[in-house]
Order: sequence, then C-alpha cells, then structure tokens
Amino acid sequence: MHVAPAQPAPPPAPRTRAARPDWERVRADFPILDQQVHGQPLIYFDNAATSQKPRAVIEALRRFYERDNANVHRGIHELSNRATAAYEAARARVAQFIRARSAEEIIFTRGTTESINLVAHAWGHANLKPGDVILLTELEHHSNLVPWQLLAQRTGARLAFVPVTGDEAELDLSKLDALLSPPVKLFAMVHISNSMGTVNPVADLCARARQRGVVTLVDAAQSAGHMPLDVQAIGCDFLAFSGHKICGPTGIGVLYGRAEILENLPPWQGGGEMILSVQYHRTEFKKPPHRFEAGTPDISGPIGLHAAMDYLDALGREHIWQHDQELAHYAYERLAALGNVRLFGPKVGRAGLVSFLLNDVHAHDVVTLADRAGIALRGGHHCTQPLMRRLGIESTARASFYFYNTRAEVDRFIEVIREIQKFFAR
Ligand code: 7TS
Repeated sequence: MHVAPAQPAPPPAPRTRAARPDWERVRADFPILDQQVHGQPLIYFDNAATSQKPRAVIEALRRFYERDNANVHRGIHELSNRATAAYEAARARVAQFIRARSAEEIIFTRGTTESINLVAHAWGHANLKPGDVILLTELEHHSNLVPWQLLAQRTGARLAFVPVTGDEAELDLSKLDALLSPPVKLFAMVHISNSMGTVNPVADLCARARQRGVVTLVDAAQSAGHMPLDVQAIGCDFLAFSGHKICGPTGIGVLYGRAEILENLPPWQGGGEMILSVQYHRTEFKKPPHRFEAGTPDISGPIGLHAAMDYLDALGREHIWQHDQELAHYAYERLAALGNVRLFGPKVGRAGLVSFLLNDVHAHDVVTLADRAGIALRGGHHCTQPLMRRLGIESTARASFYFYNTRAEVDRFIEVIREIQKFFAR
C-alpha cells in the first residue's frame, strides 16, 4: 500500500515588490511576442482566451522532461521521488498563491471547466434533491452553466439567475436576498466576466450566501493571475481557475475546496492513485486532495504552473491588476471617442478587457480585418450565449489585455479600428 506524502503547509504569501515593473522589458521574456503576422508586428489581444508563456515556464517544462520525468506517488526510485516532490511542491505553491489554509485544499484538474464539473458531480450528487435551487448569474461562461444544467436534469433541482442591468453588465443585486432564500443550496458566480469585463463583488456575495447556509463557488478563470486572490478573504467554499490563462501550460487547472467540505465529498472518478486499498467488491479511498485525482495526473502541468506563479509574483499581482485596468480604461475611452461604437461592460472599475460592436459591422469582420493588421482579437459569443441573447446581440468583438501589452499597442489597435470603420462606411 502506498501512503501519500505529507502535505507541506503553504509558506506565507510573498511580499509585493514596491516598484512597478518595466513592462517593456518584461515583453522580452515572451519569445512568441517577437514576430510578424501578415507582415505586421503581432499585437496579442486575446489573453482572456489564453495567455502567452514566459521563458521561465517553457524552461521549467524542458528541465522536467530532460532531468526528472517519472510517474508520481508510485516509484521509490530517485526520479519518481523528484517528480513527486515537484508535483506536491506545486500544490503547496498554489495554496500560497490563493492563500488557502493548506495544500490539502488544492486539487489539480484539467482546467476551470473540469474543476466545476468535479463539484457538480461530487458535491452536487451528494447534496441536491428534487426542488433544490442552484443560483447562478446571467454573466456565466458556459462552463459555469452547462454542468449545472446537467446536474439539475439528473437530480430534479432547478436553476435561478441573478440578473444583469443591461449593456453595462453589472449584477442587479437588489433582489439578491430573496434569490438566496431556501431552497437555494449553491451559489456559483463568475469573478470577472470574460465577455464584459465586469468585476463581481465576490467577497460580499459569498458572505451573504454563507449567512443563509448556501455553499459558494467562484469561477476565477479571469481573475487568477490578474489580481491578488485570497480565498479566505473571499470566503468561498470552492474556487476554480485554469493554468493556461495565467502564463502556465494548457491542460492544468485548480479546484480549491474548503477542507471541511472536501473531507465529506465522495470521489467523482475512480482508478489508480486515489485509493488506499482495493478489494474486488469495495475500495477505501485516500483523503482529499488525492481522492479526487484518479489515474496518472498531468505532472509537467503543475511544474509549469509553479514557474508561472513564481513569475507573476515576482512582477507583483497588484501591479499587473493596475496595468491591465489602465490599458482597458484607455482603450474604452478611445473607442468611445471614435463614435458609432457600442461598448459593453461597466464604464468604471472594469477588468482588463474591452467588448464592443461597431455599428453595422459584424464582430467577425472586425476580427478578420484586425488580424490582417497583425492584431489578435476575439469575436463571437465568448461562450456566453444566454448573456448575448439577454443583451439582444449575437456577438461582440473583444480585446483582452495582459501585463505585456502596451499603450502603443492600444494606439495601433484604435488606428486599425478607425480604418475598419472607414472601410465599412464607403
Ligand atoms: N470561466 C470563465 C470566466 C472563462 O473565461 C473561461 C474561458 C472558462 C471558465 C473556461 O476555462 P477553461 O480553461 O476550462 O476552458 N474563457 C475563454 C474565453 O473568454 N475565450 O476563450 C476561452
């Protein structure tokens, strides 16, 4: 029988550096940014979909495969011990990154989507009965909506939604207390809307839910890596995010679960790694988090993610947040000044993206023409189809920023948008 290694307690969070980084120099850490697309310097404004990777992350992956690659928690040979130590060190680093109380509260998954599906399966089946309500917001990404629809169909629970105000896409919280009343069992909410840039007051929402005994889940796909995150200050029961949006590799994600809740959750997938002892007719499972990680996990993913978290904290997430917001406000003001632009999301306090439509121009045409100028945007429903319908639109064009983007790039983007407007005005 194999016993899981002891979980190290997370060290205290690193102190933020005082000085703002030199963002122009930071760009040199990202080899991919130094290229031409259609004969123009690449401007990468699709960071909400996935971020680029700094050399430190690429190197960490290379080092692992060149020196330490082996399966985890199995062998007692040197390479397996090294791989296991690195895998578990990454878990402790995630706990520190989001200020969880212990590494045992951190489960590795494939990404935000899988983290939410894990909760829907493991928590949902154990806790919901016909007539119960799952409360969501009208801002949710499909990955924080479809798993709950499936769960509702299987359990007889139903969904309810906190409404948004209109194009500014802020939550209308006037009826929240009524919406949170029994038989609501779970409130799952997005922290930052990927299609609108709205920043939800998750600590307040979780506090109000907790007062009524409602379990909470925060979809932090767009906030982790863009701002400091503290799960204890937020007071949520679950929080999910993806490594690939925060400079880490694809295929690795995180589910934070409060220890008291994880302790009592049944497994969601069965297989190797998650067991203490197996007989032909019954199995004894490991404790969390290993109970929820069946089979050989993504091992290089956490190691790459570890390097990404170190990289982001060396820059300082407060600085990243400030930089992203400044770029988004600048882009918003300049788009508004162009005229004939419909802008979505809050006017103030928005996260690092702008979502817009040019009058009489389809979002896909904007994105196609921008691509010819070397600018990577995204056009479409951004996996928020019900929200688009609610606003009476099919799609928007979106520019989403990260710390390696610059004001000069926003200026060039505005110039290209002006050319697109002229082209369609002919
Ligand atoms: N939740 C939010 C708020 C998201 O923005 C995304 C991905 C997800 C969940 C799902 O993350 P995944 O890593 O499991 O796929 N958002 C986007 C986007 O805005 N454009 O492409 C993916």
